[in-house]
Amino acid sequence: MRWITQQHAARSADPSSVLPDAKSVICVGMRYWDGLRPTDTANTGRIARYSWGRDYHAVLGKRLEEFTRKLVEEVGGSHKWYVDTGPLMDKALASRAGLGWYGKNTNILSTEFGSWILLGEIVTTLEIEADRPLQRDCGGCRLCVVACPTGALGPDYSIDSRKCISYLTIEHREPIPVEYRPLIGSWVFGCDICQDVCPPSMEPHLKSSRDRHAWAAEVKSYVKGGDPISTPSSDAHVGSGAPTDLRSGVDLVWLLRMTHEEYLKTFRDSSIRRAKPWMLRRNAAVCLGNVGTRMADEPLIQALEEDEEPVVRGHAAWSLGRLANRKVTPLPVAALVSALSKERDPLVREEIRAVLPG
Ligand code: B12
Ligand code: SF4
Ligand code: SF4
Repeated sequence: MRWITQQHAARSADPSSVLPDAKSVICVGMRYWDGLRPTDTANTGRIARYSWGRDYHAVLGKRLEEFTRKLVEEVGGSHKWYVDTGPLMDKALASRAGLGWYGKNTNILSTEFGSWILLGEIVTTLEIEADRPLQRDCGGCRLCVVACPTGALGPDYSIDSRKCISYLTIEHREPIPVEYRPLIGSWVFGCDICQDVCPPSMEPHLKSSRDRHAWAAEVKSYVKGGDPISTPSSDAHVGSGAPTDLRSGVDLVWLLRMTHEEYLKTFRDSSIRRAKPWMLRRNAAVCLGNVGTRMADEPLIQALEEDEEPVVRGHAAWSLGRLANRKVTPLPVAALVSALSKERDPLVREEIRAVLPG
């Protein structure tokens, strides 16, 4: 991410850069667990759990605003609150404050809720006695490192963001490198795998032996490098249109065809707005290639021929090739040749040529 420069990092490590007389930082974590993920349905894209509800920046921001107002009323001082809204290292601060420990999935894990917490802080001129960091780390566990499909995590508590599905689907504003596209599976916005497999994050939420068995099977499948997303062969549950509950994911065909107005209306209060509409259509194309059923080829051909964004047209071509490789549909050679004859964008032409035989 180009915005994380040396200068930005140096500024982020110095709270007085946001409040000159800063003496303390109050760190908060907001739990966002909202039940187990429902079973995947056909032609549906997964949304990372932190985006199931209203945009956390607004939800936590409102609470911190209220907290700050009460601080002024009751004890005075100057304060500034942040929810990933300014130059601060949320995780470094939270781990020093003892809110949780820095895990190998490179998130902060609280003892009570695991890593399913979102972080915020209040930089204040008040002098407050500091809490101590937790004396805890991940020990010998490395489930997240092994389960990460793209190998983004290192055993040394490091991440290569360029390989992370969360980065590729939310932050990356260019074509997704071809080698990562199949590994994205049905993650159309963000990724939770390194948290879904994490024992301290999941164990508090597994209430029955059925939950525990299902979770163990999911972890095993990820660790083996398998794809736990089963693609139902029937076309049931297609065409549900705009999502009403993001826990159940998003109809990928709807997303691929989404208009700008639908984007604004559907994701009005959602952190999904971090991704531009064309990025979501690009991601939908990739996911349809990975998990789509027979009915995915027609909308992909339409996107190849008509989408206004070259990146989406190019990814649609790749996905048609992927559907054919998965033996879901035959390669629509005539449609690809016709699209190639009309296409002017060199990158899209390259994507089409890459899937055409010979
Ligand atoms: C850039 C970014 C990303 C990048 C990079 C992720 C990463 N792990 O750094 C990408 C796009 C990949 C990403 C993905 C996600 N993100 Co993000 N992201 C950020 C953001 C905006 C900046 C992080 C950053 O790079 N800062 C600059 C570096 C220099 O600082 P740093 O990360 O704090 O790291 C330093 C310190 O933590 C320090 N450190 C402190 N203690 C320790 C201990 C050890 C052992 C080590 C080695 C280091 C260490 O070392 C680091 C280097 O100096 C933060 C918000 C923020 N302002 O902090 C959210 C944030 C980290 N993201 C968050 C979330 C929820 C996610 C996702 C789960 C979303 C999703 N489901 O798709 C994924 C998780 C992927 C993953 N495995 O990390 C939350 C994490 C909450 C938590 N419990 O920790 C944050 C804190 C946002 C928030 N306010 O809640 N994210
Ligand atoms: S969010 Fe997904 S891709 Fe990124 S590090 Fe975690 S498991 Fe890997
Ligand atoms: S899966 Fe294991 S190694 Fe990874 S963050 Fe959780 S406890 Fe740490």
